[in-house]
Amino acid sequence: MSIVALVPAFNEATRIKATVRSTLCIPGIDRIVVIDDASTDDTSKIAREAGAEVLTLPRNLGKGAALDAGLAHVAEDADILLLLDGDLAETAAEGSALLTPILHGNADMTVATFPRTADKAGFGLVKGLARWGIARMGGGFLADAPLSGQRALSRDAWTHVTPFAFGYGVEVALTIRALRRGLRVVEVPTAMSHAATGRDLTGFMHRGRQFVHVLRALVRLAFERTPVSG
Ligand SMILES: Nc1nc2c(ncn2[C@@H]2O[C@H](COP(=O)(O)OP(=O)(O)OP(=O)(O)O)[C@@H](O)[C@H]2O)c(=O)[nH]1
Ligand SMILES: [Mg+2]
Repeated sequence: MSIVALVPAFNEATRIKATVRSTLCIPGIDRIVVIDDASTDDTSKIAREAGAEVLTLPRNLGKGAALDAGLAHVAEDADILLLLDGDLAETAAEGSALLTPILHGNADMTVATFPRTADKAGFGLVKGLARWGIARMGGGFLADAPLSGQRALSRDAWTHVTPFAFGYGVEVALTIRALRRGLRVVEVPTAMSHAATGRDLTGFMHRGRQFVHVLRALVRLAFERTPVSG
C-alpha cells in the first residue's frame, strides 16, 4: 500500500521546508512530490533540500495543472493520494488524520476542516459559492470546508475524480465528482493552519481569482455527464 503526497507550491519559500519535513513524518508516507510551476523564489531548491521530490515546471499554470503534472508523475505508485498545500508548515503533520479513515475503509475521500479562526481572512464569498455549488450538485452535501485542499483519496476515488479542475476550482470539482459517483466524502476536523491572505488589495485580488475559478469549475460541472454511481 503506497501513500504518496502531492504538494502544490507557488512562492512558498518561507514555509515549504517545514511543510515537507512535517509531511515526511506522517507514518506510512512513501513519497512526497512538490510541484513548483515557476516560483520566483527558492521554493524548489528548499523543498529538494528538505527531502521532497520536486517537479519544476517552466511556467505558471495554476494549482490544478500543477496537481495534474504531479499525478501523472506518481500515478503508477499511488494507492492513496494525499493532497497538502505547500503553506501548511508544521501543521502538515496532521495529514495523518486524513489517512486513517481511508486506510480503515471508512471513507473514499477525506477533507480536512480547519479551526474557525484559521479560516476567517476573507468575507466568505468564495466559500459561500463553493458550499452552495457542492450542495446543489452534490445531493445536498453541506461542506464545512468546501475549499480545503487538504485531502486523502483512495485509488478508486482519485481515478474517478481527476483530472483536476483549473486553478482554484480543484476542490469543488473533487467533492462534486466524488459525491456524484456515490463515493463517501468525510470531513475530518484538524488543527491545521496556513498562510491565509488578508483583507488587503492582494487578498482581495486573490479571492477574486478564486471566485472566478470556482465559478468556472461549477459551470463546467453543470455540463459534465454524471456517471451512474456504483
Ligand atoms: N504549483 C502551484 N501551486 C499553487 C499555485 N497557486 C497556488 N498554489 C499552491 O496551492 C496552495 C493553496 O494556495 P493559496 O494561494 O494558499 O490559496 P488558499 O489557501 O486556498 O487561499 P487563502 O486562504 O486566501 O490563502 C498553496 O500551497 C499554494 O502555494 C500555482 O499556480 N502553482
Ligand atoms: Mg493558503
